[in-house]
Amino acid sequence: MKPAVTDHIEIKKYDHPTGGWGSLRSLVRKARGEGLLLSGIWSTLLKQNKADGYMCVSCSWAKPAQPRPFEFCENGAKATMWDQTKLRCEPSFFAEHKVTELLDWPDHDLEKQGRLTDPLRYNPVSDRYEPVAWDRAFREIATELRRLDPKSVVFYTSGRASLEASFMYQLFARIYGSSNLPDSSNMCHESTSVGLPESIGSPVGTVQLDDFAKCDMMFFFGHNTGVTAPRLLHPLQEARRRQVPVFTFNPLPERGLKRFKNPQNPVDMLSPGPGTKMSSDFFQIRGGGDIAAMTGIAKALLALDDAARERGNQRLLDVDFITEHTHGFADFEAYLRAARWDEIVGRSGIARADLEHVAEVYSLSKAVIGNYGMGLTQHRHGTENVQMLCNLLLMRGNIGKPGAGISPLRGHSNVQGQRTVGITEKPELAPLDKFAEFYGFQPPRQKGLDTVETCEGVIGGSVKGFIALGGNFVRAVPETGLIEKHWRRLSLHVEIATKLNRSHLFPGTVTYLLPCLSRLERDREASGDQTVSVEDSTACIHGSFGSRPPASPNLLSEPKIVAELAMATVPGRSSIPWDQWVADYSRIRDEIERCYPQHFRDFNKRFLTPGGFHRDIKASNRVWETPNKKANFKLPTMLEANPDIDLSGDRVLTLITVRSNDQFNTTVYGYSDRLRGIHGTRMVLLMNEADIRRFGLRAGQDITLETHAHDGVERRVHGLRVTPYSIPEGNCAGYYPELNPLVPLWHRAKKAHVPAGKSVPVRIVS
Ligand SMILES: Nc1nc2c(c(=O)[nH]1)N[C@H]1C(S)=C(S)[C@@H](COP(=O)(O)OP(=O)(O)OC[C@H]3O[C@@H](n4cnc5c(=O)[nH]c(N)nc54)[C@H](O)[C@@H]3O)O[C@H]1N2
Ligand SMILES: Nc1nc2c(c(=O)[nH]1)N[C@H]1C(S)=C(S)[C@@H](COP(=O)(O)OP(=O)(O)OC[C@H]3O[C@@H](n4cnc5c(=O)[nH]c(N)nc54)[C@H](O)[C@@H]3O)O[C@H]1N2
Ligand SMILES: [Mo]
Repeated sequence: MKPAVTDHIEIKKYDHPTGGWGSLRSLVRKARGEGLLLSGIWSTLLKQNKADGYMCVSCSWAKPAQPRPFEFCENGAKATMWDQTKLRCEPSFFAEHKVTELLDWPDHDLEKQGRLTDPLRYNPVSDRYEPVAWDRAFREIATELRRLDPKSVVFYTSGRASLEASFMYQLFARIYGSSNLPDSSNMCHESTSVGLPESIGSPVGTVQLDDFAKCDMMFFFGHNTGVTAPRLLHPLQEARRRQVPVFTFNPLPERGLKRFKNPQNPVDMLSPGPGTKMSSDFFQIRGGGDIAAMTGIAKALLALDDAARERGNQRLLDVDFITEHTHGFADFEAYLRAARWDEIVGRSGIARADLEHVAEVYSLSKAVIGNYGMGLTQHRHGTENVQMLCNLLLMRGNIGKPGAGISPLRGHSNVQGQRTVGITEKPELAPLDKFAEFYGFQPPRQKGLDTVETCEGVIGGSVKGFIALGGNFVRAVPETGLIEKHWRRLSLHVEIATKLNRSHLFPGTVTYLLPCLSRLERDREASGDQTVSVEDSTACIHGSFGSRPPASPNLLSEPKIVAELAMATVPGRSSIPWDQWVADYSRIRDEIERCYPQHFRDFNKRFLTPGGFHRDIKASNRVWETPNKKANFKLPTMLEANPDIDLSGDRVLTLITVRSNDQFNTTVYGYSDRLRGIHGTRMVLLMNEADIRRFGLRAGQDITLETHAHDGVERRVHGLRVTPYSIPEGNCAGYYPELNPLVPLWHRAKKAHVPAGKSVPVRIVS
């Protein structure tokens, strides 16, 4: 593949706030690039995240009940424009380009061809995708599926598909006989989904949007808010105006968490000042140093509590809460007392006085929110990271009261909701008895494959069929080299997608590319125009109307494609009237309500409520659905989130893979990471100047990076530009997915199996 580089490279420091005029200029450029400058896209954007409009296809941040006139951000608008581009990737494109030729194209150029318009079948003789009729596609896929052992077939979902499509998809997989239902969540917040249930008995966060207006302190660990959930900057800005302290921990000084100008606020935009300072304190933590930092804060809090007790003052631990609601505090306390400051400071890279300062402010705060992103989850000890943040909040009763709680900032716009309605490889998380009773089939009861197990199965040969409801699996997963090599051995590879991406270029024996409507588009089925629903990061469910004209007359909706596949593959194997469900999606919602009554009461009546309706998250009310019915303090096994990295080797560093301001996951919108001042290339390695000197390198030099693992597999990425940057010594950073070839498959979170993309041991070889 050609490297992700343009002719004009410019790297310079960016001192402006996030948002502001830079943001608006960037949008106008994008609109022009997608042929949308004089189109109806601007009026479409006015409907983004509104109760009578559609839910943004970018991040999953909450949608307020009283939205602003423009309830979208720079990146949400980019996602809409990218989705609604005027460009089309038609059969004529595939007649011109062989698949092998396209393998050489960068990710950006593949998706930039525009929306897929027709179902395509790969022809191995011509090495081209060729148009095919929908019913032939469904028939042949069904024939292949029936030939294969269901346990060898994987049904992947990327977190964008609606609740309706996802609910049907998982039923289809189970009726067929497979519980292999990995999700993009397996690479993302699975550390949360595994960690939080043990700690507080809920797989999702406990805060709602109005808590942000009530909190009096916030933590941000490992999240690049200004890029990946920019609308959260609004409540954050409001909190900062109330003087709420915001403590941010990140190895990179990300702009969004430093300064923000609200492009929606004319006064803000016209004032010459530098924008609101979003973090009261920014701590440049060592990558993987969060358990240490949180241990330090907790230890300092304990010392403050000791002192208060000695003086007969009010306790600084919430002793009543700890006694009534929690288990395991004594062990946790012993762990904190034994923890050594020199190790805490060494591992976190943060001075003791700083951690003590945070503890002091924390001890005086009454309602605290703990926000976090991939900087906590994508580590070997990602689950322990998440649990440590819970511990810190539990010490002062900051879960289950107004203005407080744990706030995992989810990724894809419906990734949380898909898990809610049965997309899971873990059978105990789906109401299988209800599925059996209501729909007259026996769902498989054994555990299915998650994402990394799917990769292992592809490499080992036990996975033979792969169906994707969205996403770019081959590009998003670790171990790119081996995965690409073995992917072609699949018997069946089916992709349901809106745009061409690299995964589509790895055909199996039978390969189909099925184009679907986006949820911004009008979806007309037998009973009329349909509405879908999604769940946001705060467990609120929202309806979403598509009103844009379909990108092509030959597209089907995701629910329709799933239903057709099911009717062709497993006719008569359940009592589900697939065609009636598809004719009227409110029937699917009725079934979701029937299977999940606790969460979806009066689903059809409530799903269009402005601001969404909130699912019943028991931990938000201090009801702990853990085996012991308590919130649990969970002890970390060590202070380091990335054990086993031997940094003593020559030119060895720990690599952090991150997103730019000009991408959505593997979708590369362009080559301008404005907020980090990196333009024209994504092939950079951000390094501390001291490391550059120490290794005898110079800025601008091209180097090759290899994985520092002694497992006999060669993993290399060439042509990375040494780029001095503000990052702790010993760490370096670069972009995902270009650096995924360096992530070993075994380098993943314990239990949760999230690839540890934030702590890859690497060595500079030239
Ligand atoms: N525009 C845009 N929006 C998106 C996405 C996108 O690609 N583009 N992706 C969506 C998806 S699926 C997701 S999951 C989210 C991801 O949203 P984020 O979690 O914000 O995304 P990342 O860029 O992976 O990394 C987050 C931050 O973690 C920091 N970090 C790395 N290692 C550590 C560490 O050890 N400790 C700490 N404290 N910090 C660390 C990095 O410097 C980075 O700033 O965003 C969603 N929204
Ligand atoms: N090294 C490293 N690896 C990572 C990460 C990291 O931080 N570092 N992050 C991980 C994370 S958090 C995630 S979530 C995964 C993301 O993994 P995925 O979710 O698999 O990847 P995406 O890039 O979001 O998928 C983009 C593709 O989805 C398709 N698509 C877009 N819209 C629609 C739609 O409406 N319907 C359908 N059917 N298809 C659509 C388009 O064809 C597009 O090319 O990557 C993970 N991989
Ligand atoms: Mo994600």
